[in-house]
Amino acid sequence: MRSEDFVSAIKGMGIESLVGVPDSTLKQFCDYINSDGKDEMKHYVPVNEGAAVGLATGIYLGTGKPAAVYMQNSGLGNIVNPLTSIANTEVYGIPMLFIIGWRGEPGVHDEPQHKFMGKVTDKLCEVLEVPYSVIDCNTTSEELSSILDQAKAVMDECRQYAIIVKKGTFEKRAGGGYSNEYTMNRESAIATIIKETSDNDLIVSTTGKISREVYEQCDAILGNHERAFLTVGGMGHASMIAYGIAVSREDKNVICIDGDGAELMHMGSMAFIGKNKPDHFIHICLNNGAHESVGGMPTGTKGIRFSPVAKDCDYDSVVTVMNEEELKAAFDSVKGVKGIHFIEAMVSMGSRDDLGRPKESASENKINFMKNFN
Ligand SMILES: Cc1ncc(C[n+]2csc(CCOP(=O)(O)OP(=O)(O)O)c2C)c(N)n1
Repeated sequence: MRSEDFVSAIKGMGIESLVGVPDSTLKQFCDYINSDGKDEMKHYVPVNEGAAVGLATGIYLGTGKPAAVYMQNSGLGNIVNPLTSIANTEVYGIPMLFIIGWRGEPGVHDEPQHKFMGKVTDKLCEVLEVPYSVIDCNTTSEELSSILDQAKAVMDECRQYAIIVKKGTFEKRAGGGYSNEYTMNRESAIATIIKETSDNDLIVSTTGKISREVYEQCDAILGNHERAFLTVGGMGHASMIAYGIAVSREDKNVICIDGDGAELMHMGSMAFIGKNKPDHFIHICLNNGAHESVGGMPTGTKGIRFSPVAKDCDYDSVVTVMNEEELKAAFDSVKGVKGIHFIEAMVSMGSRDDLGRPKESASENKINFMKNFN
């Protein structure tokens, strides 16, 4: 299916706004609406999928027209509250069209963090009373138009309808690539940090390629990855996991390696961490202005810098670095120093084509990580 045909079909239903968080299954569609299709509809990228439902609600209140909300199925977890407590017909009854990328579809190989959500995606829609249809690369324009007729009938009753999109549905297309002006490679920034760590340092890394790079660099530099806990799912929660370890084990230095998209997703955690300080906590944000891991779409901000936020959240020290030398110096100056420290590292886009994935299961990663405390 061509992304332009899909967008024009949903425009035909009277939808004028697209709101969502990028996903790799929807990469071609996201690339289209960020490039050639950017004037087709109003387009917003809020910080998380729950916020997207809030925004879609406001758009409906302001225009009387439903918005389309796109997301990876993991984002269903974030929409449950605004969907059930605002949009549901037993509350305000706010129509919207969900476009959900189906990671972890049963029978299709995928990463551990997608397996359970993949298995329950359709069931969750049922429980949430959101009727749905599934589309794939064989869905014809006639079939899509009949799905959208059903969706319109449901939305006319002030309810929500979901289109669940299988992997490979949207045709590949050129264009849409985002770039930034930074020169430090993200994996090389990660290697710089790992080289400076010692036995007492534990790493908690965020969702996406950052964790894959941490895994590979730990193996390459330290010979194992036992000091790293990979937050493979639960995007935006790595800092709270790291914080939980730091307050439980004051004898350890805890280093959280975050991404800007993840940081934005649950940014309130920074305010909490800054006011409830563990002894040894280093929070590093690798800021590329984008959701690089799922295809490089830009975040919805205008180049946010997190250092001033960390400062206002009362972190003990805050610094922004532009290259590996500055990063090494910044890390060395706070390592082992009591307090909470924030390092914002501005990094370029892109990753290695041959970047691997963790070889053991998530629960093995947990067991190995917990051996650090025995
Ligand atoms: C709740 C949720 N929504 C969306 C995703 C899909 N996803 C995985 S990684 C990622 C981008 C992460 O961006 P960032 O933290 O900036 O790191 P980068 O990949 O840019 O280095 C997204 C959107 C997800 N895993 N969970």
